[in-house]
Amino acid sequence: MTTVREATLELFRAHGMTTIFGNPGSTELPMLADLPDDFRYVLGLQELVVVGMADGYAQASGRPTHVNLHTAPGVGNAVGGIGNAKANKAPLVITAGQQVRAQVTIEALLTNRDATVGPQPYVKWSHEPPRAQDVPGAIARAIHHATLPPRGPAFVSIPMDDWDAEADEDRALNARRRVVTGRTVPDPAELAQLATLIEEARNPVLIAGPDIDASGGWYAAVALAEKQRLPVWASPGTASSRIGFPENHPNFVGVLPPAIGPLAQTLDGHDLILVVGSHVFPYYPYIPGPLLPEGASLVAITSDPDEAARAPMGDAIVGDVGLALQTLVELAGNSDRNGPESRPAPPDPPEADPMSGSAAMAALAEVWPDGGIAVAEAPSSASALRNRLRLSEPGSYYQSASGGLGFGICAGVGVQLAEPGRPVVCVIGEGSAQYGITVLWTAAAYKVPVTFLVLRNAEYMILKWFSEFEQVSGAPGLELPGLDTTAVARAYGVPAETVSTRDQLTEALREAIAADDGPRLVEARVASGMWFE
Ligand SMILES: Cc1ncc(C[n+]2csc(CCOP(=O)(O)OP(=O)(O)O)c2C)c(N)n1
Repeated sequence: MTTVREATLELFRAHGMTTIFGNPGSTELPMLADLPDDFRYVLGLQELVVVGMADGYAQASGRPTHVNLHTAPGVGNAVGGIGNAKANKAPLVITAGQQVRAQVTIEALLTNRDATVGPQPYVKWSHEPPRAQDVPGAIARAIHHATLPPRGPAFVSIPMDDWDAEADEDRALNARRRVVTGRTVPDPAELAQLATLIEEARNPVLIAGPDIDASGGWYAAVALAEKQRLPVWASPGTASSRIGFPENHPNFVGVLPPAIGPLAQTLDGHDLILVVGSHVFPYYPYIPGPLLPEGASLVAITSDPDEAARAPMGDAIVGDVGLALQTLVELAGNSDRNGPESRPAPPDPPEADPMSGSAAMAALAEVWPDGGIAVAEAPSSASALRNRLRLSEPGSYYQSASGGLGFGICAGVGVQLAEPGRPVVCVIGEGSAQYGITVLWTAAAYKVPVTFLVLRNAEYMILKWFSEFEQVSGAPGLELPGLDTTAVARAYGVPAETVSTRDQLTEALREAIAADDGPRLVEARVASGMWFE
């Protein structure tokens, strides 16, 4: 007899899903009992952490990734992370334990009441199978939902007595064998028309979004920009959750501002705005103005029908971003337009103790390793980071697409697990770090050689900046006095030190990045302020 559990483990093997990110409870133990040696269980100490690690792992590996959560309270803790994963289009297959079937209706302890509702609206599909025999098929369906475009989390609640039940072998075998793919080339006639529009435009511009990287369209985006001499902006704000175009490329002109008025003003003079692989646009804050510059039209290419439908302006073509770009490169000729002017290098920041956020990012740029990956959640230094690192390889940058804190510090560990050959540096505000701080234990316990750079300014700086913008004064809760992240790190087993000048930081980072026996944490004391360059 094959059990539901055996059939499900075979399904996970067939999809290469042998790493499980989880936090166990008694309702999950039957699935985890005697986990075979070819499976790896990565323990996170709180569910937001579990999901954040899995999110980073799924994005960096491009593979569906299994998250196993404890029934109602575990899923509840995870919801913020699931919201991030949906915005990040991370293909997570989330399973959670449930009370035994005989005790669900009477709502015995650990019943996940209305289990499928809990993670809504952040999952693409949510299900509790009606029979134990349906578990492998339900998980297979969740895998397909998670990986079909747009990628994102799918959820299955599994009563704990299902695992030892007898599987329906024919169903399980067929579920395991199915290959479901969803990369579709957009309508060739639409693409041909778009190629002509680009060629004939007087002053077209490309907005590069995160799905260029996720879809493997990076080199095609570069080829299109070079052929058509397009200036390239990175998509604004949280739509810059991944980098879609090399930021040291002569055609790259910067990151768009995220509010309506300034965004349209920045694009003034362009007659065709081509947005590729991005939400149009996750505006914030609200600074009204026209959506488009005078005389401009906009065309977006996205694999996400919802993104296409909800955009407030312009046309959209739905289909795989990488394949669309390849087709456009083939169709578009060489333009003899003048290319954009290259961006100047950022100025050297003045010496100071404590250093500025710009100086901290200059130190990081100085020691930036070959193949390095930045995972960022450092609000007041986010612009300085982009401007100084100018990351220029695929898969080099991750931040939350929804702005939900707690993603960065956890995703840094997941990205490093998925990319063991590339050094990961996680740049985190001291406030942001606390949302997922227990991930430091996982990093130490699993010897994940990620470098955490924590920027300590003793405040929620960006909220002070927003207070000014919103003309709010006297809001409580914006100061973080005495928050010693190095002491916390040491308690979790991560070697940590504090520095306050650029030179000290350069040295500390050089050592921390070179260490390959486990994580290191460097806390940089930085001055209060917003650091834009
Ligand atoms: C889960 C969650 N809670 C609260 C917020 C609101 N928030 C946005 S930025 C921020 C402060 C971040 O502080 P820190 O990481 O120290 O960075 P700084 O602004 O000082 O650079 C907060 C609390 C959020 N985005 N996500």
